Amino acid sequence: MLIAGADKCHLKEDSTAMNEVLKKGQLDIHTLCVNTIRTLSIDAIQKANSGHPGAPMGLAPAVYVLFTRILKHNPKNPDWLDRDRFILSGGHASMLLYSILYLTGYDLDLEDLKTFRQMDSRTPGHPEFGHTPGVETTTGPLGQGFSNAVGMAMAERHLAAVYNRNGKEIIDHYTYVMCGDGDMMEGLSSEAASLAGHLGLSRLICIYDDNKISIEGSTDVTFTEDVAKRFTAYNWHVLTVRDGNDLAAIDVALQKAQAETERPSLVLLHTKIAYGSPNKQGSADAHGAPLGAEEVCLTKECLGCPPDVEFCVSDEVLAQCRQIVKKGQQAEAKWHREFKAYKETHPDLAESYVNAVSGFLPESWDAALPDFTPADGPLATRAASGRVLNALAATLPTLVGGSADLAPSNKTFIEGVPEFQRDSWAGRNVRFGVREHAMGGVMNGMFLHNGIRPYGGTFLVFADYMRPAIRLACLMNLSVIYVFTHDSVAVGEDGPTHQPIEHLASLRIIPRLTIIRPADATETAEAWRLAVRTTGPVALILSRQKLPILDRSSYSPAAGLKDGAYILSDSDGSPDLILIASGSEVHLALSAQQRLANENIKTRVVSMPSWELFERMPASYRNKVLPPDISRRIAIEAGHPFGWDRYVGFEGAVIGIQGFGTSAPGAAVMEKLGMTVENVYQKALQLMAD
Ligand SMILES: Cc1ncc(C[n+]2csc(CCOP(=O)(O)OP(=O)(O)O)c2C)c(N)n1
Repeated sequence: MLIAGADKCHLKEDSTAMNEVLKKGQLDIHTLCVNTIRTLSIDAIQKANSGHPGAPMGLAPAVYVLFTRILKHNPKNPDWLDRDRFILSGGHASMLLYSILYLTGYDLDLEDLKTFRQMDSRTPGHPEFGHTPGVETTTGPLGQGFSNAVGMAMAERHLAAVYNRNGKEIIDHYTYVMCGDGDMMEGLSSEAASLAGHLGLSRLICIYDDNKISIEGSTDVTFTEDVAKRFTAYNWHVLTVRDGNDLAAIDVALQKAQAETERPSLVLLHTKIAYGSPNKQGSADAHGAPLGAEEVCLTKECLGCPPDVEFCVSDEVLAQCRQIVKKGQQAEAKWHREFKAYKETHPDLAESYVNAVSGFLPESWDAALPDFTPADGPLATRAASGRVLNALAATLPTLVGGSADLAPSNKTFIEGVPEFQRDSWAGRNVRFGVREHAMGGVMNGMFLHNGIRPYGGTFLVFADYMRPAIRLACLMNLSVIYVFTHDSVAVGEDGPTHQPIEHLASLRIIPRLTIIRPADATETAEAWRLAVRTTGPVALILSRQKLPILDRSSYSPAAGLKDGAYILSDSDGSPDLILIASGSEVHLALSAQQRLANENIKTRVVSMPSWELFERMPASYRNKVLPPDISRRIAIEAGHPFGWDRYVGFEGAVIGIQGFGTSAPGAAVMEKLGMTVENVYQKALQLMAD
């Protein structure tokens, strides 16, 4: 009988077919809307012959209720500042999002759905920020969207506390996130949920698609914890909806979640993966593969929809779903009126808010940057960074951040400014806790929310714990600032577990990440100046140990940092040899230069704090700093040498570290691993002799 149903499947496109269904009174309008989300999703996936139909089919009712009854949004202006945010954390269910965005009147049309997953389409495999109107963040790597949502909810609370005045709520919205078992299994969601619960982010509402299926089958084989109890323990308000198709129950649960004022809410929604598919409902088969042409027809029949029509959307369905457009436009217009009144009463605050959300840098924002001189004595670049950050924080109110429990080491605390806590949302010192991965995801969410320039610190060696979030910051080109301190084996006594080796090299291969490893305090000030002005993520790589402050009356100004590499100290006449170094190794190069001068070897020292900035310079500049005809070159960096050969060439040498470090005082470790003036000097003599 099922096969017989499939015989009817001579596919055509006909929007009147759904109208017939309605006229015949076979389905009420809401069910028809929900089923349209389902059929659009399965059709697009079938057409692409690729995608994940199961979750969209199970979650269609929830997303319908959310987008048509709960969410404050204006599909005609997806960037309206006070909109509610919605994140689909399980990005594999992207067709769910594209279907509802189209149906509710965002700037997508049926053609876009028909080109799902195709080259240059606006409906890529997983939702991508900046690519599709209404997509708030890029999701797909499970858990990331959830952590972004926490960051957005934190940003909302912070900006609300800073700018709302006497009932004038210019920032007044919720953050909704949908996630599945996969998100819940990832450690990242635990970190982020723990932080959200601690902070009591009551404007954060998570809908958990509790369908008990992931790729390998039933979650019985791997995921048997009580998620409700887990979230209750995190201080979340947990609600359960036993039937994922019960629109009224979903509506009520979301309203209860909105009414909660102390805790974030988790709506645990019992759904069936691939709901409506007679042969695949409840099965992992429907997770990540098209249903198949026959099953698509059978499913449509089961859902009461015309089985032989593709991408079928009735006018009634569109009219029903697009009622939200007028409501959204009215809500936005009301907000603009309120903002106008707010601007009249609080002109300074209004200006500051507009600057914050537009990323505008106030005049003289960097005027108070400290001017370091050798007289300040040797200073670790992390310490210099702390002073610079504090100076910047005074003129840049958008700088909000902290550290993953290493603030005293990372020097990320802004003095005299309150902490960001549940009773002081206006505070700017965020205590991320020992949650590096969540810190990365939260920073992304904060920046995506708009109005905040987030920074976050940890030891460079633990950048690995947040790498997936760093990658997404790069993919989305988010202007977040990482403060990675303790940047080499010179960390010392904590030993090899805490001594980064491969980290710089591995960060350098992430596209779009700008990495800056300043040589001293003066370069550190320049590094921050550049980071603040940069669009896109920047990682500052800072020393634990003290470093001499270079005397800029003898050496080139630190402003050269902006070019990525610059001639710090040159020889008289054309150099025989170029020493290229970054960070703490620059002063070794300078000392070696002096010793080599005694041997009449003319040496140029190039400070190279940033490969990425240097690569962006024109070839003429690069060739001036590293003239192609000077092949005797040595690069010095207390990390894995991987990649440095591009600057030293086949005839050059790299002084780096290939193995792991060791537990001993920092200076001793540096010496043992060859990070010494003597070694640079000897290598240089060798090179000259070759
Ligand atoms: C970090 C990460 N690991 C693995 C995957 C691959 N993956 C995509 S979906 C999925 C299973 C998700 O299960 P669930 O959230 O229950 O989704 P459903 O089966 O309900 O669609 C996996 C492992 C991923 N996208 N991200």
